[in-house]
Amino acid sequence: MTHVDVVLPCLDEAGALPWVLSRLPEGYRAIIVDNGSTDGSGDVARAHGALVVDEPRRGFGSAAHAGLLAAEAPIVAFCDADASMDPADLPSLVDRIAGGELDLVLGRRRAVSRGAWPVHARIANRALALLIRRSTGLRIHDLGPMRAARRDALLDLDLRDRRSGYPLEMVLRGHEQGWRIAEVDIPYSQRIGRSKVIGTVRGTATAITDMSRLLRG
Ligand SMILES: Nc1nc2c(ncn2[C@@H]2O[C@H](COP(=O)(O)OP(=O)(O)O)[C@@H](O)[C@H]2O)c(=O)[nH]1
Ligand SMILES: [Mg+2]
Repeated sequence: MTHVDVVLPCLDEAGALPWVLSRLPEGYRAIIVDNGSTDGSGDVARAHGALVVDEPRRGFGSAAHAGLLAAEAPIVAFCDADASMDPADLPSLVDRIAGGELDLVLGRRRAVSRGAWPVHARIANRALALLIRRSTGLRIHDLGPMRAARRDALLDLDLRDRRSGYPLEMVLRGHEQGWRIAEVDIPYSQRIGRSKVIGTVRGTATAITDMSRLLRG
């Protein structure tokens, strides 16, 4: 029986998917949201038993939200599809939701190697976490993309961002709703394949634009 649906936004991650999909714990179902991949990611995902949702509208938020809408389990988790994070670590987040202790759990990334997290990304993320702390009082260190929450609560947030602001909007709106939000540490490794966000100038610029808009309120 599926207890948890795991949404994995996917843009050309065929090289990473076999490992990622082999790492799901029992009772966790993978929902690969194929965001217009041209490298056969969808077929690889299907061959490894994942449910594949096609979302042609580009953008991280577009993919993440399509996965949330397709999910059916009471708890939904999010994870990147690039093998930088291990789905086997998801229970340490999910169990805090299932136990009723928290409403949103974020995986705080802890780099396991020098190459895992480029220094500019680390600094940008730390600055962002400080801004979030200042505007909300939430004691978080990382806007980590691995997370877990209850499906109905996530849908009630009525998130609107469809690009890089989606993970931030989730935290800000959840906080406004009085959600109990906390982090747990997760290992962060060098991804398989090429980065679409933090490894590119365009991706980084989009992330800064989208997140600044949300933080201005
Ligand atoms: N940037 C971006 N990422 C997407 C999109 N659709 C799916 N993704 C996935 O979102 C995840 C995070 O992207 P990634 O390139 O690893 O970003 P980074 O970790 O910041 O370098 C990966 O699993 C991507 O394949 C999209 O339209 N834009
Ligand atoms: Mg990544």
